[in-house]
Amino acid sequence: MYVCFLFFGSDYISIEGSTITLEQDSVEDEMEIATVRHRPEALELLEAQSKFTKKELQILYRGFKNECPSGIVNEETFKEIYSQFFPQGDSTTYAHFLFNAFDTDHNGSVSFEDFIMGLSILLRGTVQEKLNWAFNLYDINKDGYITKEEMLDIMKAIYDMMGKCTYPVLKEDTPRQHVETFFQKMDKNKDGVVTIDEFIESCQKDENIMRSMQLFENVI
Ligand SMILES: [Ca+2]
Ligand SMILES: [Ca+2]
Ligand SMILES: [Ca+2]
Repeated sequence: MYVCFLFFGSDYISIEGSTITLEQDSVEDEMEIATVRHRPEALELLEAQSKFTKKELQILYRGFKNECPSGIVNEETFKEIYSQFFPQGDSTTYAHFLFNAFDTDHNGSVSFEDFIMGLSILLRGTVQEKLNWAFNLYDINKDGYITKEEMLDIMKAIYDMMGKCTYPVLKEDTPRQHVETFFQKMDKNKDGVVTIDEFIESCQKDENIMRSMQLFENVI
């Protein structure tokens, strides 16, 4: 999950699976903690809304402020970070889609709150929550339906990002073939759009789809 590292290029924080730790025990340093105790009410609210503890939130907040001193991340920042992780391909489009999925209030920036709520689902959410998040990512225009074109746009963006780097699930099919197969499975009533119910039902029933959801988790 590259998102974990995107904001934490510093060597302070590592996120493995769902465990967040500090590489250095400097969080014990009261002076440092004091600088992180910005807006304590906001952190308390986030503690209640997310699946992170107060201490984890403090660690994450410090990482966030370290990478983004202004406290907000815009789309350009997302694109820059992704281009560092995928220098072999063009990650611009995928970074754009991801940015929109993180920017839940659609105000053009990812705040610490937006970031934490996304991360909480991706790292510690239930399968249902993760699938909801994925649906929202694929539903590019956020109208509540995934069209074949939207799915194709996401797939193409992933292919572009991976560049020439071989990827087991992707190497045999072109994006269009890949999407045809998925879409036919997901669009149960054949009305040309995939609803959230169709999406969740197909993902939970079909191992192949779940596996490729894993694929997309890996590129987040
Ligand atoms: Ca926002
Ligand atoms: Ca849509
Ligand atoms: Ca349908």
